[in-house]
Amino acid sequence: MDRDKALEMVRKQLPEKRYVHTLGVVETALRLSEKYGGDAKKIELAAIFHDYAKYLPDEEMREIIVKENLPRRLLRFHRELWHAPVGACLVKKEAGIEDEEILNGIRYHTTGRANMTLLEKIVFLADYIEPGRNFPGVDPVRKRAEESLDGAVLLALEQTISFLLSKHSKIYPDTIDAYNDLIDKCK
Ligand code: DGI
Ligand code: FE
Ligand code: FE
Ligand code: FE
Repeated sequence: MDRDKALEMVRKQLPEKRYVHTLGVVETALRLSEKYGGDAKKIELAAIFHDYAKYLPDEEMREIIVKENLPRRLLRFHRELWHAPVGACLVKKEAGIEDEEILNGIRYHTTGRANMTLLEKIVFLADYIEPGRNFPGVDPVRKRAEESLDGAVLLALEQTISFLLSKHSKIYPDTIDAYNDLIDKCK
């Protein structure tokens, strides 16, 4: 799958604003890859497709989670989490991407997980700090990303967890696992 074909597929799935976000994630992921390494072609494809399923109706996502044997536990957590694993599943089927490294970049871009690969960290972080993001706390993560990839992913996780706690929301276990793993690695 080449870049232009991938972008064309994604453009059809997303409203303009989300497509612009995607372009920001692609640009940021490639910049992070220049600094931290990784397979730029794979990183680019994962970034392009990361939000592929973002605008699927909840009912369709729910059906895919059940039919495709994605973790059932997702259904007991916030619907915001669903588009990542559902996206990985659809990208495999609809774009014919079989590469598990790319698919895992899509699958774990929202929650993170323990032992994230370089590609997964780059996509996760690029999604958080792309130029269109302007929520409180994004600038310190951008700064941290200039010095340490693990440090920046950890700070993003800490802020997301704090945000979820402040709303009395549940926290998906993979997010906690990602946090605990990077706490050890950043010591
Ligand atoms: O799809 P995007 O908007 O580009 O970003 P995303 O896929 O990273 O979605 C992040 C949202 O998911 C964020 O607003 C917080 C929400 N969320 C809900 N429950 C959890 C969660 N995020 C994480 N990491 N873990 C959760 O348990
Ligand atoms: Fe997303
Ligand atoms: Fe994210
Ligand atoms: Fe995104």
